Amino acid sequence: MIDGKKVLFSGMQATGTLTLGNYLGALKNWVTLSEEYECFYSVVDLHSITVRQEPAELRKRARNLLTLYLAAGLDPQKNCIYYQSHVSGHAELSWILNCFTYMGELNRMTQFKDKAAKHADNINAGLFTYPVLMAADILLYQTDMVPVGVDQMQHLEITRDIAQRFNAIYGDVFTIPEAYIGKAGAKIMSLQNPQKKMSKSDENPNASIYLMDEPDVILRKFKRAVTDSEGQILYREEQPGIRNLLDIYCACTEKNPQEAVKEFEGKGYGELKEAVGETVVSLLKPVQDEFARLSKDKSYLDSIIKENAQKANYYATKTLRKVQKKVGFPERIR
Ligand code: ATP
Ligand code: LTN
Repeated sequence: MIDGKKVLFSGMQATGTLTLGNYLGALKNWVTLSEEYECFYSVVDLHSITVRQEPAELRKRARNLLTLYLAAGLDPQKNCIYYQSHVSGHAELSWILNCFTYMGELNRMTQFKDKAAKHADNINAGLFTYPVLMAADILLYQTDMVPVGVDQMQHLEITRDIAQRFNAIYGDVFTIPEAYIGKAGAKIMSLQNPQKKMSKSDENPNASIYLMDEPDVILRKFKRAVTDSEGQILYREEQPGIRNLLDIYCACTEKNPQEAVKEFEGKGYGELKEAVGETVVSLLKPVQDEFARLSKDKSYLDSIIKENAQKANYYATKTLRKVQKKVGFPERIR
């Protein structure tokens, strides 16, 4: 608890341009939750280097991501929006937690298996211990709630296991966090292969809608979206392409699938694609405009970055000192 409010933590990697999946699965919910909770939203750049990055590119993408958090509607006076690398406590706690995590647990992580297969030439130890750093992010702020997409559930579970293990030895040190999965949009699929999740690192640009895509590009990508030959707009597993379009529509409009199916009753796939495209265009337009405006305001952004890093450091240090004491590190002489 901070000032009587429950704590919320989440983060995103600056590994590419954000997709509609990231927006509907995570960022949009962050904004909704930001009034009720004391929120920490981090650009998790320490995580990004588990995959090789070009330094200038990483720096630029990280700044764009932080700007996007603001453009999406997060108020930096009320929410702590900062770079993970500006708070050294993440790496320090991560080391300690590494010593409370088993190889066997990490070996079971599906994201590690996927990424290791994708980057077979660089299966580094950081990629393997990625979930421990994520646990450190969350536990450092005594987080109650973590809004993420479904793909991160396994990481949330290991975070809870690590925290419970630590608490069982040392007493109530960490708050045990809960995951928050939004009702709609928790798993947006690729427009080119509806069996695969939409991902910012997909090589095929037609598979994903990027948050900065121009309206005509968005409409074109939806027009090309892979569907099926059933010819009926129904929300069911056998029609993953159509179901994905309906999921996107529902996540944007906050309608439920039954309402959406009714709305498109008797209509063709072309009409559905166009309607979903238009809905996405108008949802993203204000975010894109605000991003363009904020990007030009260097001194404002810099002041946000500085102030919020200080705030995050304050809370992170509080937990870190407690943990250091519990495990038996010597007290600091002031
Ligand atoms: P990468 O392709 O680099 O692995 P990603 O697109 O999967 O990236 P992450 O940075 O891993 O994105 O995730 C950021 C947030 O977006 C997480 O909360 C994640 O659960 C959510 N998310 C990612 N992809 C989707 C998706 N297709 N549908 C819903 N939520 C998603
Ligand atoms: N692994 C997450 C990003 C992430 C995160 C976190 C999310 C890093 N640390 C802490 C929630 C809480 C991902 O979305 N790929």
